[in-house]
Amino acid sequence: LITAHINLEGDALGSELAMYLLLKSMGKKATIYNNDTTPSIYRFLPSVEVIKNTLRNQRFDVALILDCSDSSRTGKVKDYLSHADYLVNIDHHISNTFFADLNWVNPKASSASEMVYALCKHTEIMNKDIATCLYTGIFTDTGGFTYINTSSEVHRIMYHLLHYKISPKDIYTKIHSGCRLQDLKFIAEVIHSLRIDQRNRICWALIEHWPKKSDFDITEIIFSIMRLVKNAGVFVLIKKVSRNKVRVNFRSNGRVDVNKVAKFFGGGGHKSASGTSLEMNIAQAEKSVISFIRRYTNGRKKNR
Ligand SMILES: [Mn+2]
Repeated sequence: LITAHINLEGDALGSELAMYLLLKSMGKKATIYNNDTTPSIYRFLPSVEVIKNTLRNQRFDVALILDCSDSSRTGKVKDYLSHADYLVNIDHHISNTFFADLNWVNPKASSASEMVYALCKHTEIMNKDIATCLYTGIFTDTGGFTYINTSSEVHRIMYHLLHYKISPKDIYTKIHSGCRLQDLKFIAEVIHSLRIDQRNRICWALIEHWPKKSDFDITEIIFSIMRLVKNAGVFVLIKKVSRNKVRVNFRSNGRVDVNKVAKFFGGGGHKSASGTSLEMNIAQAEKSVISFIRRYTNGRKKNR
């Protein structure tokens, strides 16, 4: 059984499908089972049609949980994990809770896909389909090779994968040309409402109405525009979920550890990308989150 986190994106799907194809090449039977349906922008991925969103009562020898800091991140699949005799956790989140029987957690890896690549290297199994999946996962989790996790190892892997005649242009176009006009107008509204604290290098936005589920990853696009702001180092999106619930996403240019910030608020993730959910209204969330980041960054300055 192969699964990954809710709110599927490139690394979750890329690592799952590469793992599936690797196991098939080794003559193993494998099933991918996800909480969410696959966003249309990722339906170009090889073997994507094998992914299931429902399963009957079935037993598995092993469950491989990819790109999940915690088993609850698998959504409804969590209740199904007891159908497997042995759980393997393969992840790169620094906030991982070591929930499985075997925990392979490497926060230095750019992505779960990079970790699956290591398995392919070890087994000497690679082909165009696996390379396409791994490229997609690493590409998305490194923000197109622009985030702080873009290591020399990432480029070494890309060098190897490009030998398999994959097309970076096609993959980029598939992932980045799915924006609907209404999504773009929504993004424009958010950009229009950006708030900036120049002194503390914080840039954030409050979003009262997040659009109905779009296949396009609006969050990442907004962050990529926020990153253009001169001197900003921490980026925050505070989204209203319901009257007394907000979702907060954090990004950092690397100087501020936003895993620690998210952790303070009961969440987690990576040093440069994290998130949490809060039981409060959007104004309260803004006040407590932004003032915490101000205190946190000022504390860091003093300790330097
Ligand atoms: Mn990942």
